[in-house]
Amino acid sequence: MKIVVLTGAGISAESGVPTFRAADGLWEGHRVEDVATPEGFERDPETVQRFYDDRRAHLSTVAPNPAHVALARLEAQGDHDVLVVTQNVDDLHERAGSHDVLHMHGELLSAWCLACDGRFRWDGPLLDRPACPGCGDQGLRPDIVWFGEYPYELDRIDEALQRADLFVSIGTSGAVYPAAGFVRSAHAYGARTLELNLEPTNGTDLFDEARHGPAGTVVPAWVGELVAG
Ligand code: BJW
Repeated sequence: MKIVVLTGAGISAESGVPTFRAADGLWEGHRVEDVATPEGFERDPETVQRFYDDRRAHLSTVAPNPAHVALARLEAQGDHDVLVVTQNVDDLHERAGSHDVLHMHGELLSAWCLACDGRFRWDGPLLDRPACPGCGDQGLRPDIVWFGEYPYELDRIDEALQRADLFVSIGTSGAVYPAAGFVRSAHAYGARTLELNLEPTNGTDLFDEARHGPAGTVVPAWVGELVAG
């Protein structure tokens, strides 16, 4: 079976990575337009670099949870063709062992040079304006897709949705487009659709089936069913 899995912040919540729209979420203390738009970065690059530097540093203190591990197990088992499309900018899917992962909103561990357009693996801070490894310019920014910017890999994602037998959405509120529209596309292309989330979302009714509970419990249970056949 061809399976496309869309993941959001909820899959990393039990690893200790805050979600975005919870009461204690990541935006708390920050206006979205200040830290997640190109205009905000132009206005106050230090605040934005500090916001992402802190989150990049926090990555080394967290680890994949049973939900990430279960998805890696599903891929490794080999009976199904599994593509993970993640909105998350952490690297927990890769650290759990998933190989086929698309980061549609970019990655904390990548820096993008505005001078030469190069992208480089980056695990340190950017606030101190380090030189670009490619051209030496000091114009590196987080390689993150902000509001108003075009997400990565949309063509590849759409091709995968066209071929998918099953589309599974895990731990995302469905508040941000175009990812929030994937369930409609998958349905129109003929895939079965499943939502796995802590609680019902505004989009729950769009799915053929929904199961609610913590990702660390519901994802391994669902993978267990598939692996058992
Ligand atoms: C658990 C759990 C547990 C908790 N277990 N579950 C159409 C209509 C209106 C507006 C637009 C539109 N199309 C485009 C727009 C504009 C805009 C947009 O969507 N705005 C909305 C606010 C309406 N979109 C864009 O600008 C995008 N670009 C774009 O559209 O380009 C043009 C284009 C047009 C047409 C086609 C193609 C392209 C870019 C969006 C970039 C989003 N970037 C961010 C920030 C990245 C930087 C950063 O990380 O700091 O990405 S926003 C933020 O939200 C982040 C996330 O990836 C994204 C999604 O959030 P997510 O993952 O769903 O998190 P939460 O917190 O919302 O939800 C967590 C869920 O988990 C909840 O449901 C919990 O219940 C659950 N949960 N614990 C299981 N233990």
